Amino acid sequence: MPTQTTRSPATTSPVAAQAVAPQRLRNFIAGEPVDGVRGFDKTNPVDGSLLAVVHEAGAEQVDRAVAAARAALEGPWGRMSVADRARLLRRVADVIDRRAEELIAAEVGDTGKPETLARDLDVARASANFRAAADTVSAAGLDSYLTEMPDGRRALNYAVRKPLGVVAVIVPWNLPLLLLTWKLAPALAAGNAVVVKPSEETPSSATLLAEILVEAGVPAGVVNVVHGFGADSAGELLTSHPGIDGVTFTGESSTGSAIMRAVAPRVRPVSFELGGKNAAVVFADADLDAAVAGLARSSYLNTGQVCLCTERIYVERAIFDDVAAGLAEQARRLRLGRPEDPATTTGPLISQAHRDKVLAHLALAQEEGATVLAGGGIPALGGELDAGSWIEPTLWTGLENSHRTMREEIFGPVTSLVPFDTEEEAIALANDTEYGLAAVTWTSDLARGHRVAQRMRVGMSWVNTWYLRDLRSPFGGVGLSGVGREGGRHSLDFYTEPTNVCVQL
Ligand code: NAD
Ligand code: 6OD
Repeated sequence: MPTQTTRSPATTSPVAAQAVAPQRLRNFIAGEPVDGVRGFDKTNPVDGSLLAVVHEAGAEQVDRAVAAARAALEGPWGRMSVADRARLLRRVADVIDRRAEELIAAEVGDTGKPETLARDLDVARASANFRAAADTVSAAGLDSYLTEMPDGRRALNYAVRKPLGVVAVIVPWNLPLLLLTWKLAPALAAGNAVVVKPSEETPSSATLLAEILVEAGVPAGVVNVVHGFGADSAGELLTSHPGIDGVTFTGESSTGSAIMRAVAPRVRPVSFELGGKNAAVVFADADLDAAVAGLARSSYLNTGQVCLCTERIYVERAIFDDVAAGLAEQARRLRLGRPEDPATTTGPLISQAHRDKVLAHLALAQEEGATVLAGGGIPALGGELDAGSWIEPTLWTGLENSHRTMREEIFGPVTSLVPFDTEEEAIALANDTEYGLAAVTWTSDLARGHRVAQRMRVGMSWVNTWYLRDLRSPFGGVGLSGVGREGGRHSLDFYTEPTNVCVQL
């Protein structure tokens, strides 16, 4: 099936003429909307209808965006006190809350996710991210040491935190506003200026956020948005630009590699949140109802399009059949439908191209001998929804860690159940992956919970819950899942360069 994201001249696109505001999405540079070099269509994954024609930035627009960010650093923004920056970030949070309905509409339009999810997760987290960054930067102290040398000399050392400079912020399509603000808020708290490249699949909320930042009083040029694709487009133009001082990126591991290569000649710092093939381990002593409900959430939230989603579930043999029956039932009960229907639990995949990828994995799983317990194909929803990128929440058994289905990230509402017999075996199975983002342990034995959680080779290890977050905690992965940590002071560490001052006393 051909992808519905196509490129066409910005001014002559046949669909542009039909577009009504705000369907023409332009770049945002130095406080102004700016045309791109050509347009591309953004379609609604719910029903395939056209949502927007987006202006793709070329080299000239990316140059202008980087120059605008640099100029902003040299202006009043570069001299603003921490207290004033924190006040400004809180104002941004207030404007986000006031304009929440517009942001929800933008996010729902681009992704097709249920309105309830956009409201409770994506947009709620956008303002929370700004408030958390304001709190963190307000509380951050200086690293300081009083040094006493053996020969009697004494010195005061203190490290002044300076912004990294112009930061490229590149984000994916699954939680577009949540992940953008998760990076943007601490970057601004630390005094940086940024150029944002949202995903080509989700250009709307970033464009609206740029307007909100201006309304809140963020000076022109501090936040610039360029639209486009990755390779041979705005993404690559930005990451290979000599004017950027660092890149923060969330997306696929292979894209992380490409970005690392792009910045390597100029040795710029990177912060990467990448893919996962996350495991859950369910012990026979777990609260079965809580575990099954938790597994359904961790496997199918946001149509399985959360980097933390569980794609491998290892279950102690004694309760395997009960977990299988319970989770299959939960998968079948999910309600696929229009985002504005409050009964809808599950939206479509982001695009036809992504559905093709997930369908290829469904076919591969069949070849590898999987037994389908729930789902396994395209649902018949009827009417205009049949033109959307829908997929059934799917549950398999019969696969082993050696199968490709168990090793490659699928990033859809699909998960596999595998039995185990001992704690050691469960840990070994869970850790048998090149990725290392998140894991969940389900048990009612507290000591076992701590023991197993600590041995998971991941950045985030949950016990009897999933995706419960304190925004100050370190967030990130090991192995193919990323480089560095975000959250609270971990984000500040990336977005600042310390200069140590040593004064002999
Ligand atoms: P992607 O890597 O295809 O794209 C992410 C962003 O990078 C987009 O804006 C894209 O245009 C841009 N990009 C692509 N190629 C580029 C290049 N060569 N140079 C510069 N920019 C480039 O990822 P996606 O499909 O948008 O998102 C899904 C992936 O993101 C999954 O692998 C998922 O696990 C991962 N993800 C990880 C986390 C995390 O916190 N670890 C969070 C969300 C998503
Ligand atoms: O909740 C967060 O802060 C976060 N970074 C979530 C990432 C989800 C990945 O899809």
